[in-house]
Amino acid sequence: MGGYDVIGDVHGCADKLEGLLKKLGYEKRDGVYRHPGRQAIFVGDLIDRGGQQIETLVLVRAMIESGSAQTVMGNHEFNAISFATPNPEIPGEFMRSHNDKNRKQHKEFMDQVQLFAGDYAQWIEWFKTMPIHLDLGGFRVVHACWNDKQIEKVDQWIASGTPMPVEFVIRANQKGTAEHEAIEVLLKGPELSLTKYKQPNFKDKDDHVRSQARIRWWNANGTTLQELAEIPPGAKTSGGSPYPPLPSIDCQGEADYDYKDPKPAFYGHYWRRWEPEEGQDWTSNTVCVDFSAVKGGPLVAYRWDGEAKISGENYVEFPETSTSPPS
Ligand SMILES: [Mn+2]
Repeated sequence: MGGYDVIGDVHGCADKLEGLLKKLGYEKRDGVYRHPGRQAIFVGDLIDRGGQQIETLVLVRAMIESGSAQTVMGNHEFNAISFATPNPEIPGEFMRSHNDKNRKQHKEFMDQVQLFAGDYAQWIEWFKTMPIHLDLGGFRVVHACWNDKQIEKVDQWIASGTPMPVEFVIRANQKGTAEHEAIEVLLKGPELSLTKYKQPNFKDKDDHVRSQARIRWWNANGTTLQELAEIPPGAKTSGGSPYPPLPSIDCQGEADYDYKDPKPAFYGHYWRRWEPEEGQDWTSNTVCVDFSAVKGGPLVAYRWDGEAKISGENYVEFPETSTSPPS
């Protein structure tokens, strides 16, 4: 394989995906997008939120089955699996509750892939075949956070090339288990407690009040709360006022997740905006490729040609936006 194009969270935006693939030089032959010398790598979160769930799944699955793409699992695919997995202890319940919040997050998928009808089970089984992580020699891919310790554990529970076992799905949905911790870190990203540092809660983009902030695991030099904790831009306190800047107090204890390996790690998940001043979308060894395609942003790929150090110039966006790529 000559090179790889690592593509961000699609979330059912099939038109943007086709546009991006064409821009990257992929052509549809016998119904499948292919490139003579390259392979597309998806970072997961193919589903939920967008209007073209089935189109996206059919397109990506055909690419994977013909060898022109690979994907890792996103938290949305994991959630879909959990939503479809009956709770063995409570008849009629599922490992991910069918409550209003979870139904709302999963609505587009449920509307377009009718719950428990037709192809539903087949898509869920396909999601289970997505690996949690990929190591392609010169770089590695995971949905939210690369962490050797958690990956070693997952490799003991899910044998390479086999689908996620139902026992794993059950345990990973039970708080306090090692399986739950691994999925939280690898597919959702590590978090720290704001309460522990006496900082206020904030409201996220869905108006849920949160006492946990995401850890900037890619900021390997960070040592303070301000450097390591991520509060979304424009976040409000639970009282509705603008969230105050975090203090520069030491929180080195949270630095366990720092990514120090020189091998580039690619990830999505973090809803970046295509604005350089937001910064920290890439370092010399980490690359975020999620630029909120389903919320009006471009779908983004990083075109990797064997370089040991990451360069912002290798980002490709579709559609073209007025702001320039991060540099
Ligand atoms: Mn995600």
